[in-house]
Amino acid sequence: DDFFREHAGLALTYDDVTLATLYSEILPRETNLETELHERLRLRIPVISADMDTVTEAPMAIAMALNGGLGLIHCNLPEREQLSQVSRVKNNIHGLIQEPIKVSADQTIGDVLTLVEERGFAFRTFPVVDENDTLLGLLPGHTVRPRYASTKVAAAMTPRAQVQTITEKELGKNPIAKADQFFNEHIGIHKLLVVDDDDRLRGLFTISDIERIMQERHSQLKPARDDQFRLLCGAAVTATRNSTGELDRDRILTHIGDLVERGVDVVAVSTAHGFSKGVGDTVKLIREHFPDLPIIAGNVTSGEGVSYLSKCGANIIKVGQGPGSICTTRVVAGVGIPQLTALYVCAKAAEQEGVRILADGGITKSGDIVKALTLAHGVICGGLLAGCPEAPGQLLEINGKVYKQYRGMGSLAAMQAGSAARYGHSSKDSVRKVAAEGVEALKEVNPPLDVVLTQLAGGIQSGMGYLGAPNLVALREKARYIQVSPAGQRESAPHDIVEVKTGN
Ligand code: RVP
Repeated sequence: DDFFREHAGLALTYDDVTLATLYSEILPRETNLETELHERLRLRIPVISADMDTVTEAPMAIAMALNGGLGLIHCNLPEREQLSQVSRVKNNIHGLIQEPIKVSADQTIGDVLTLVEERGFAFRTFPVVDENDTLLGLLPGHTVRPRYASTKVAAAMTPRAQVQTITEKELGKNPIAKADQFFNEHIGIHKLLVVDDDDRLRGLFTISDIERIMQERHSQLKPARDDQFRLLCGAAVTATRNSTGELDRDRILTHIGDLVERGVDVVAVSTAHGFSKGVGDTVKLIREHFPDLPIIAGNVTSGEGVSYLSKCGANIIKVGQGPGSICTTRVVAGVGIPQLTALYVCAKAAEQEGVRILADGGITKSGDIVKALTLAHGVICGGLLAGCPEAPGQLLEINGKVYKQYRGMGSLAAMQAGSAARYGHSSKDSVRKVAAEGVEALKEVNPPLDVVLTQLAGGIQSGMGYLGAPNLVALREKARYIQVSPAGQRESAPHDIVEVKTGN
């Protein structure tokens, strides 16, 4: 507080400050990176991948959640496609799948193919049940092909007598270990169905999930899951307007209802200017109809903005206007506040309102994350993750170096593809009329996300070790800032050497 009061007339960002070292009794590896963004949204690492069309689709969201973070699926794609992306994440890894997708004996293989396509399932094997959920058989994935489209499921399924099952009682106290043992003992069987005493289907294990879970027990970063053991997943939504310029309430509510039905854990009303009526009304609308759904909203850079959105019903507020690596809002519109000062004013308001804030944009290294987490409950990263193989987009080779496309959602290309509303424009506005607030860029390719996140998590833990902070609550309480001079900034990075290899 003292530091920011003393610097009241000066807006600062990450590189302007350094954190003071404090007495410590804690080693980096002993620190805990868990963060609670909402009682129904706990992450194991406080990192979220940005809802941008060159950053987060299902593969990124899956990898983020597997490593303990969260992905926000962007909304620059048709609503149906966004739904199937969310389904892919939520159906990805389970222990016991408690509500497996089932088919009925009198459907055709063609019906099943449509289901697979619509819901974006990565699997094709389905239990077959009657109207009471009694198990009739198992439809093997290799029969779910267009050439058999007109065949009835009943004719293609493996009949009940030949399907291996286990009862709920037999599963005992450690179902995962039991399922693992089953797959060891039944070579070639990849699905284990769970039934009750009346032979009604109660769940399903798949061999790949079990293998993944056994493997995860040895990996450093543990997955972020919901209470049904599914990976966490978020989705961005826009304030869609109808032809008369009013909020398209029906369309917004239908889409959110569909997202909730698919199991989405949080929705993000993402716009460039969150302290505005359209965003507030959208948040209110969602809150009114979905009282328990965690809502992220933004972006803002003032305490008033935080209070406004939280009063409208948002739980988690995105902070950042202009810090993004592909963002030109400050150049084009002349507005925005350097990120550390924005986080400070927003954190004060968030504390009063009892909501969380996320530091969104401008993060280029793990040290920035440590600084951000002294004020925020999590960070949103775009550019830092856009070069990972899990991000959407083609690779591009230029002069022997390999790059991936990364573009601002306020760039002309992204707005033409659908994100104009995020920047307050109508999709009908001619491109020449709107001023882009983002650029199209390239990022050098990164290693896979788990490598990047392990490095980032290690950096955050180092920072916490230097501050003697065993967890993120302590980090927020203990942090002391010191302003850095230009010479100090030069000194902070590698200098006066010929070749620098960071080692990562
Ligand atoms: P960065 O991580 O620095 O690349 O920033 C990513 C953030 O930038 C996003 O989460 C979003 O808030 C913001 N953004 C996205 N597009 C644009 C733009 O075109 N101006 N800005």
